[in-house]
Amino acid sequence: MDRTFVMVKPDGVQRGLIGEFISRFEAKGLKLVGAKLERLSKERVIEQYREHLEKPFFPGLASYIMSGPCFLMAWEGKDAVAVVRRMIGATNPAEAAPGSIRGDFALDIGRNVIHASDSPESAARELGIHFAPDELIDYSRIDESVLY
Ligand code: RTP
Ligand code: MG
Repeated sequence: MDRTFVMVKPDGVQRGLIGEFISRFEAKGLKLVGAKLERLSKERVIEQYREHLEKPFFPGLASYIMSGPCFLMAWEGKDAVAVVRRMIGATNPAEAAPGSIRGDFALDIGRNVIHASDSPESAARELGIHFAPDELIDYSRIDESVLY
């Protein structure tokens, strides 16, 4: 089973959207295996977004992510990484499909409400940055044994 790292960004937290986003992933059939509300340090933002360190938008991105607490989650399920990326939609919310989280709840690329890992390798790396192993919990969902 894939695990992926998902983070409600400060604008999503401040707009009271944590529950809405969790509901969508739960309804899809994904399993929440870790969660916490946290202010990210500069060091953690640099680690999370190290691929963008030299980009012109990095300073603005870093101050955005540090502008308030983030809600950090680990979600598990079949193809969880790709499924969650599709559910959050395109990076630029103006182009994100209606029905996706960014398509439904955001308009500006600099305030796109949510992050999700873009590959299984990124997911493993990002989960390692933000969660200790004992913060990720093993259990079964009631619908988990229904496999096709
Ligand atoms: P994320 O990592 O946050 O899930 O977003 P993503 O994969 O869809 O997009 P990515 O290319 O990794 O960009 C990371 C975040 O940086 C901000 N950004 N701003 N002003 C700009 O041109 C620009 N480009 C990217 C966005 O907040 C984006 O989510
Ligand atoms: Mg990214």
